[in-house]
Amino acid sequence: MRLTALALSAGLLVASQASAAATSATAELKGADGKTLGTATLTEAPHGVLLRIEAKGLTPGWHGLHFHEKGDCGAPDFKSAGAHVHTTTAVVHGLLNPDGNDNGDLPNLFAAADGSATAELFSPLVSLNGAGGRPALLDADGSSIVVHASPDDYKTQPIGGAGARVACGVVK
Ligand SMILES: [Cu+2]
Repeated sequence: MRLTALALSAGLLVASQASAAATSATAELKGADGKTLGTATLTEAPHGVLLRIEAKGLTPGWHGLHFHEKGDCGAPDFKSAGAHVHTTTAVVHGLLNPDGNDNGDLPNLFAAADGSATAELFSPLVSLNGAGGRPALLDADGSSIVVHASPDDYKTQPIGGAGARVACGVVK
């Protein structure tokens, strides 16, 4: 009887520790005027993070999209979100750059003529909690998702010519 009780409590301990590390997160995307533009949902995957974006009120067309290194979306310019999430300096930006090492890189987001954008993206360059040695979006100073005014050309330093930050959401 005693052994069973011990085994049971050990099992509970393991279960509670496993649930402590988040396997999903969300970010509420807000525009420069503080209005909510949509939501990003992040799901930890075995080799990266899946990202679902549902947004409205964007300028139609392509927009650069990145993970930025601080969980701080101070409006109106969102500069408080810092640079891109990275592990190594100097950071070389660009998914099409042969020397790229920028963990914040993501494919562009397309907003339709009505300003809405719905997309699912996958990043093999980050994690929620540090799995695989990839930088943790939920680290001590957090991280954020930033939508830029223009598309990322995936090559130009430091942000692919993506221009101003037009929306930001803290990953929680
Ligand atoms: Cu950016």
